[in-house]
Amino acid sequence: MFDMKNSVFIFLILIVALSLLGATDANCAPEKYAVLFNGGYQTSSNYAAYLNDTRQMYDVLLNIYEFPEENIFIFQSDGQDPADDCRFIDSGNNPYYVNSPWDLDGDSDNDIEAGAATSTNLFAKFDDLSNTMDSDDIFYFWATDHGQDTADDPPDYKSGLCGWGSTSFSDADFASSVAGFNVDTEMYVFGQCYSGGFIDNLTGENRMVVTAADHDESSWSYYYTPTQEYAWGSYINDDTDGSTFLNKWAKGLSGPADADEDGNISIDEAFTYAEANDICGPIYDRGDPPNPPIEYLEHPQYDDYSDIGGLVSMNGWIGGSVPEPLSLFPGLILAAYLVFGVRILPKR
Ligand SMILES: [Ca+2]
Ligand SMILES: [Ca+2]
Ligand SMILES: [Ca+2]
Ligand SMILES: [Ca+2]
Repeated sequence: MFDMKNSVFIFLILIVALSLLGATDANCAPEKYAVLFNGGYQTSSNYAAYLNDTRQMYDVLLNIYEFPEENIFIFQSDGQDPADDCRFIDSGNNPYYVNSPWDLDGDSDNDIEAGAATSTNLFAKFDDLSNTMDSDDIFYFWATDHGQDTADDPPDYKSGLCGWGSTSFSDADFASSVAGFNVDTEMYVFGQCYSGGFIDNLTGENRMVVTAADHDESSWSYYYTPTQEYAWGSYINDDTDGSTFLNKWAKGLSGPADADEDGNISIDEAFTYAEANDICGPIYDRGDPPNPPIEYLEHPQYDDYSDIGGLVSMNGWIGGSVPEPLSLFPGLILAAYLVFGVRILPKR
């Protein structure tokens, strides 16, 4: 027999339970925030590789790790200035200049909204975020760019990161600008020359710092003639212009870096993959004769002060939702060399 009283009671219990579930979810889920910085320095040296790096990293954050679009802040060269700012190369190896796209994923919604890539804009965003983020959140910073070696005397390892308009800022100023963060875990990834010099300034509790090069050396990117643009949704930048370390960092995070195949890509695994597959790195098998030539050498660095890199992924502490591993197509790398004739250039 239908019991109206019981039905209403059960219905109410269900409503309360569902609303509690919803409330629990909203309060406990760590939020993920990311800042991507593509300084460019100036039009003549703002290589298409940096644009490709940025689009690849954004693609991985947005679509593999599902960072909320509104929590990803991208500083790209001249921001929303319609002037040409990015260096492309034609089939005759001659440079020409284009206006960097503001809509990186082609959904007609601009993704470059954070302003020009200057220290003023960047540090102002860090100020905003220090008030927004809380103690269970994840913060991810990533930079592709030129860098400067301002003074190479230990223990300071003074390095700079270049911004738009022929500007730069120091490792110490960068570290000061993020000192107020009170979050669960922080990850910093730098692709520029002399990027290893940022480690001594940033190292700290629950922070992981990854750099493409040591404090006293160049990092490398490569280009094709003509310029090959990143294909949105591929997560792979092997056969397009790109930075040799960052390219593999983002690719590894999209799936291939999961060495133990547990469905999680720890930051340890991501670094191990990127270092091993960096064609200018110390481990990569360049063949005989070496290709690329051995003088194009960088030593990626990884600082993990609290020794948590094996326990944390881009989703936070391992145990959350995980990306599906993608299959690898190593043949593409060789094909690109044969067809286009890859060229390597220093990022400085
Ligand atoms: Ca522009
Ligand atoms: Ca968009
Ligand atoms: Ca330093
Ligand atoms: Ca794993």
